[in-house]
Amino acid sequence: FKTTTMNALLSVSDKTGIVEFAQALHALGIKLLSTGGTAKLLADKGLPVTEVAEVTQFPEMLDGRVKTLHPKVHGGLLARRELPEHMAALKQHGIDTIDLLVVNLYPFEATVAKAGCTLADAIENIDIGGPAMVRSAAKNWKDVGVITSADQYEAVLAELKATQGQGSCKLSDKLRFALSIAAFNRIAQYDGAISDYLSSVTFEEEKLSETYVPQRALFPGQSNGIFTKVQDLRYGENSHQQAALYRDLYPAPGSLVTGVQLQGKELSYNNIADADAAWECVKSFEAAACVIVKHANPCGVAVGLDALSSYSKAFQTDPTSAFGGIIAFNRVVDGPAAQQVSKQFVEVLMAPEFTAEALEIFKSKVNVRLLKIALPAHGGKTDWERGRNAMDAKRIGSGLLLQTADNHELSLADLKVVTKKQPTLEEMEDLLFAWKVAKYVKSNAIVFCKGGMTMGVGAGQMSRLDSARIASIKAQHAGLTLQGTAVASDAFFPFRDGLDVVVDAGATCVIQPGGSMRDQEVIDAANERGVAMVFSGVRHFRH
Ligand code: 93A
Repeated sequence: FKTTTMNALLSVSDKTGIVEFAQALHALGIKLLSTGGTAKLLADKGLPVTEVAEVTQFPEMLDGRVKTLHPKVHGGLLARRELPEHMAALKQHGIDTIDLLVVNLYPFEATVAKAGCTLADAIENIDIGGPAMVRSAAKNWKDVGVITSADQYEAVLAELKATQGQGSCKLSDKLRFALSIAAFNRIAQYDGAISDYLSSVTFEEEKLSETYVPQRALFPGQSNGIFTKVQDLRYGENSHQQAALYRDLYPAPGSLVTGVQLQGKELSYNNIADADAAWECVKSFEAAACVIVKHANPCGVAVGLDALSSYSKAFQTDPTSAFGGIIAFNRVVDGPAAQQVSKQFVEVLMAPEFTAEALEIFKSKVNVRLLKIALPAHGGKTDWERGRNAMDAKRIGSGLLLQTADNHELSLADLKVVTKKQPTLEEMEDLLFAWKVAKYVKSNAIVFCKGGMTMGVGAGQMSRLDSARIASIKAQHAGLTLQGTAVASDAFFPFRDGLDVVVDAGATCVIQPGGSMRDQEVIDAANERGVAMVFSGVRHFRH
């Protein structure tokens, strides 16, 4: 093991492609140095390989916990070749340089992802020596190429082969630097996975045996907020902005990022944001529901017997806005539903399932992005099990606003009728429906509903009165009447004027949080106008 040519140290858990790669290195005259399992595999394939233990003159010990943690390894990785003192120190201590490091780590992520993984097993799969070597090599990127993934083998070999003719093989600064960044990314992700896992483990002292399988409370965004990159996006909200999609290390079942795209163009930043709004809303309904979103707001929501009937109703709310919309279903999309939906221009379509017939219909609409997303299983207790984020985040100038997510669900028992008039059973159903939708409409939100469909949605206005007016104008444009509708207001009416606007528009029952200083003024107005009003006791601002 001399420094006359390049020396490579190979130590990999995932041995995919390592034999072929080592064979190619050997063919280039690169000397191979390796740890126990990897060395054995290479030797079995007839490759000349030196064991690290032979170099360090120290056996692998403590069940392999100490294999490469040795100055002969780290000196060889960290020495700066252009500094005579460094090279002299290597010589003095009989250390050879290591110019290429090939490491992939103990499979921690895969281990903890397995059901029934014991705490002991997880801990044993925390790689120490591997990341240490990777860090040494990546720090010394000017002299060392560090490979942390099998998909880098090809690019590295290509450069080595290209330079072989010039005397000795060499990697370019550019590639070594890129490999160094990739290496530190990998280490950050790996350490993130460890920290995320350990943060999710409930410490139960009496159970800390070798066979202890810990209870894990996985609340994405609450454990450690570890995200992994899914993909770069073509651009952000606008074309001059760069963007990428990240997901939680452990995505909640039934969340948008667990979906699979079946067809269509690549999803854009705005597509994803709108798709998430639609999916979160549709997921909140137990009945067959359809949600159409435009610019982050639902412009049509309805429940029905199936995908077709819910879609037909949702579309009627605001056909103009539905053009180019993002549509989500919580039921299988079958042929008839697909036939109907494909009559309109749609950007993204989401459902837990599409029938073969539906897929056939969309085949000709190559631009429609179809996403198949499993709904979370019923009966989940934690937010995570129910497919919801526990935490919400919003970036502000040099800061971050964090809050627990708005996961409040209203039940009939929470409602308080405050007027002389009681809502009928039917009205009560529409009030609850309207309330559910209002939660997903940007504030100030006013939502008129009837018969399990939205009849007018007023979103995102600075004045609640304007939201009410807009909702009724939109209903008019859609040819709908608001006579006899139920209306939801995401926050209380501070004065009676807001109530008057919705009653003038035709609402006969109202749901709002209550809690205003002037609640009595508003209740009196409702009694005077002869409408029923219920207080929900909670507010659903959404900004
Ligand atoms: O247990 S370790 O943290 N201690 C070490 O000193 C060490 N050196 C390399 N794990 C260590 N490794 C890891 O062993 C590598 O990162 C690689 O994943 C694995 C390769 O072992 P083998 O060649 O015996 O299959």
